[in-house]
Amino acid sequence: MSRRREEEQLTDSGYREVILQVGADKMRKSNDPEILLCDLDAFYASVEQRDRPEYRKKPVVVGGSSGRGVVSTCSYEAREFGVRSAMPVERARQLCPEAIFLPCDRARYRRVSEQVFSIYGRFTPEIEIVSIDEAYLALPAGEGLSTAAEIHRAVREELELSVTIGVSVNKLLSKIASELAKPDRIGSLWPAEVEELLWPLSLKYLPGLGPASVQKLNRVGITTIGQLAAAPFDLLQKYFGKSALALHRHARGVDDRPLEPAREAKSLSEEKTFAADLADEEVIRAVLISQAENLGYRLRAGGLRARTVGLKVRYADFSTITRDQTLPAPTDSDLKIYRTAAALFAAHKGSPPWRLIGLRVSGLQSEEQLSILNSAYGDKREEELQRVRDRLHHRYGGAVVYRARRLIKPPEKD
Ligand code: TTP
Ligand code: MG
Repeated sequence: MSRRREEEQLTDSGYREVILQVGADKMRKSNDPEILLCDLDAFYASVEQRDRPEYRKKPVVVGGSSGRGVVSTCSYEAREFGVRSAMPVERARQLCPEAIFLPCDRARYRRVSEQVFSIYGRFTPEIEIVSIDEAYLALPAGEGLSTAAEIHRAVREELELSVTIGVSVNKLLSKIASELAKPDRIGSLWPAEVEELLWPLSLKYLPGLGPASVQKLNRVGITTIGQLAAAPFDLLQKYFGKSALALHRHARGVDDRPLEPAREAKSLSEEKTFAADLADEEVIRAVLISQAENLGYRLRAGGLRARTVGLKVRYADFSTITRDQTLPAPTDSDLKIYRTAAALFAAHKGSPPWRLIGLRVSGLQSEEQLSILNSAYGDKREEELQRVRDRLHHRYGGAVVYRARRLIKPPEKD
């Protein structure tokens, strides 16, 4: 059965009560906490389709409210025509003229995002918000898959949205598991499966490895993650300097980056490596807006304000600069972060094209106000968590749980 057909079945028949192939994984003997990466599917487009039933099952493209019009995201129906995030809206119109084009209503998406994160907050207090639609959750050993099933069902039933959840023992493997499982599924990828499932994948599945690095490695015959894991360390050091060690470990599925709830973070950052070197300043500005919005959101979610905004630019010759600007007063405002970033970019843009753009906020200070997550727990937090824990002892129906193994052909990724 194709992935697409399964997705339609899910939508047509409401919630399915199936857990597939989780038995063998349960044999793992480890007390390591398990990490979930929860990423909503086609988030902005899904909110539009949910709220306007006439848009459902149709190609929907959201974007164009800022700058000259770049696609923020699009429904999976539009993706079949080749439409992608960060593509000029004009190009999306050429690829899919029949699509429904909608402006981006970020305030609305943000409210929905807060509702989603407050559902997550019922299951664990250990949450790192990565962006408006993505968060890592830590769960006690053995509870990852059953909690993922619960969350998947709660988001579907309470908010009519679909979320993909990757489950493993570290951030890297959970992220890859979710990439492989998308959309609307739960996927796991355990350390014991790295050799069989991770190593045959092409390098583009390794988070953090930009297209230019992939090309560099391809030129010396390294095309799969397994080949990277087996590559001589000297070679990697020559190419990647200080990052070589982390890269080598990631290729082996090893990742000890801790979960960083915003309240404990020293800084928050966003980074985008461009698939092709980018020479269009309007697109850069659109990326900066989206990064500033994500950072503003993450600050507010953690009840934080930032004193400093930093910009990172990588130029065509791979040279990279970072420049910081201290603000007159700490902020959690998207607009202030964006304006500071845009001014830094104007001062340090050099000449096009650009390979990477990143934003970081630091000098974080706690606010008095309650964060999104804290307000989700309220006084009932302990009671609620206990109630959920008790229920976790039962076998859950609910989500469609796949091991990455079942997805024989990984989805195209670009
Ligand atoms: P993503 O999670 O990257 O994308 P998505 O949720 O639309 O689709 P997927 O099913 O692949 O997860 O981003 C979350 C939201 O952030 C997305 O709905 C719109 C916004 N966004 C932008 O505004 N610009 C961008 O370039 C990207 C990548 C996302
Ligand atoms: Mg998403």
